[in-house]
Formats: sequence, structure tokens, C-alpha cells
Amino acid sequence: MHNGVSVTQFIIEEQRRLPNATGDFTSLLNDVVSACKVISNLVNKGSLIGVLGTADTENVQGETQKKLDIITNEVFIKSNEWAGHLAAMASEEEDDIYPIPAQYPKGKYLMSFDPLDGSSNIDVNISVGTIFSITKCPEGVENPTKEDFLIPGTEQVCAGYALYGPSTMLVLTTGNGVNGFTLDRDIGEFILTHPNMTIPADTREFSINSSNQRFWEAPVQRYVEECLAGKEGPRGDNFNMRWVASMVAEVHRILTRGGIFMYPKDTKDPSKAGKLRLMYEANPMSMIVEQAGGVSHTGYERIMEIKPNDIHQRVPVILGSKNEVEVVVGYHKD
Ligand code: P6P
Repeated sequence: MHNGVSVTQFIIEEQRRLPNATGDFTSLLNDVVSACKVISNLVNKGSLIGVLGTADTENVQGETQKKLDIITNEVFIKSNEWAGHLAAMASEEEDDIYPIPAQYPKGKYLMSFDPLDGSSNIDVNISVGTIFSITKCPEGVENPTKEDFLIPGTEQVCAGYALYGPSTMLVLTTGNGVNGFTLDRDIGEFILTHPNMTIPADTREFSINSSNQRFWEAPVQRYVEECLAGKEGPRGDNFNMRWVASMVAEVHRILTRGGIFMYPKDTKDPSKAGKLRLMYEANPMSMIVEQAGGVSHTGYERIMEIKPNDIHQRVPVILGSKNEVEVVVGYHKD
């Protein structure tokens, strides 16, 4: 059961902790929350309202877009462009940054987002999500450029995701721990159900797309082989494996019961440094994971310390339970 604290009340109480808070950030978050409620409804209705299936378009990543990729991108932009809290947005589904249209006031924040992460799962009714990352627009910058987005993940003021699963949840951090809210559809509110989420330091559950095994670098090969060797192997224990192909679902499972998620650098496409995108997947998830006591790394460096070179930059991702991620990072050092 829950004590009925809504995400709106929670955010306002968080705001009171910040002496010079203007309420701008609180209002921005409320617009983000509204967009997630709309997307939850669209995902939940699916075929009933004809939003499943593939559009006949590709995004900047060269990926065929699902109809819902395009629809949810529009929802996120329309919900957040008008209120005067943002100076610009960056989206997985937009080639370039999206400046706030001239008819709306500009605000002091920038937001990067993936409107529907894991959308390859949407047609087979498996959990998908929305991921967002909020940073400050540089002082005095009225018309931000792509460069103004390209700052390390340590500069994020807020990161969160919505998970459209058996229940719709919102998980949020503003740098003071991680809190989870469940959508009560009867009242249309996200209610605090998972206060102060923390990742267990140890785990025996790993997540990786094993079909790429032949492309992995040696440290990842070694780590996974040792997990599969079980009790008789060098780790002296049996491991379980999970792969949902929705990063939001994997990270939520890790926040809830621990685990290690890996989408490592591989030689499948040497032109790509990894599969996942830094600005709107790896960085926000890294802030959440670190705020919950976990570690998020490329194998070679802490993800949130990377200086981005493009809004669609890809990076290797190894994140989750602190002690397990440190084993893999150690193998990269050997
Ligand atoms: P694969 C979804 O497209 C995504 O970006 C992440 O959410 C997910 O973890 C990964 O890609 C799945 O990749 O290669 O298993 O389809």
C-alpha cells in the first residue's frame, strides 16, 4: 500500500529544500509527467487505436521507426515546448536539436529524451519506456546550439524514466536519491510507492544480448564465460540471465533487485562505439544508477564523465550492482 503522496506533492516538497527554487523546475517536471501519462495511455490502448506497427520512415540512427516512436516524440515535444521552462530539446527521433518555437517563451533548462525506448518490443506487447535528462541552459544563452547540450552527465540536474509495464511507473532523481511512483489510473496520479530505491551491491544476475558474443572484447568474453561456468567455475557461484531488449525494463529490474546490464563495445559495426546513446539513454540511466548506489561505466571510464561530441553519440554501457560492475571494470584493466 502507499501513503498517497503524489509525484506533484513530492516534487514541490523537494523544491522547498532548494532555497532559491523558483518553481520553474517543478512546473517543468509536471509537464514531463503529463506527457508520460499521455504516452502510457497510448501504449496501453495499442492496437485498439491503431498506433502499433511500423511507420515507413527512418530516424537519424537509420532505424525504421515505429508509428509510436513518431507519435510519442510529438507528445513529448508538444507537452514541453509551450510553458517557458525549456530553451531547447534533443530527441532520439529528431536529427538536430529542437529549438523552442518563437511563439513560446524560452526557459533555463535543456532536455534530452528518448520518447519510446525499446520500441522494437511494442508490437509484441513487452514493456517499453521513456527516458529523459534535464540540464541547465548556459546563463544568458537565448538560442542554445547543439554545443550547449554536449556537457558531461555529471551536470544533469534531473534524470528519470517512465516504464510502461504491467503497471506504469515513473522513476526520478534530482540528485537526492531515487524515488519510484506508480500510476493510479483511477485518479490519474503517480503515487509514491518505492521511496529511496537502492541497488544491492552484489548480484548473481547478468543481462546481455548473447547473440553478439562473437563480437565482444576479451574482458566481456571472460566475464560472461565465468558467469556461465557457475559454481564449478572461477566465480564459485551460479548466475541467472535476463534480456528484455528494453533498457528501461532492465534498469528497473536492477533498481528493484540488483543485477548487471551490459551493452558493451563490440566489433559488429566497428564504426559504432556502442549501441546505446549517451545523451538520452546512458547518461540519465547512469545518474539514476549512481544515485541508487550503483556504478555505470563503459569498461574504460565512468559514463557520466564523458565529454559528449554529438547529441546522438553511442557509448558502451556496463551498469548495475557496484561490486559486480567493478569485477568487469577490473577485467578491462587486466
Ligand atoms: P538489441 C532498444 O532499442 C535499445 O536501445 C535498448 O532499450 C535495449 O537495451 C537495446 O536497444 C536492445 O538492443 O540489440 O537487443 O535489440
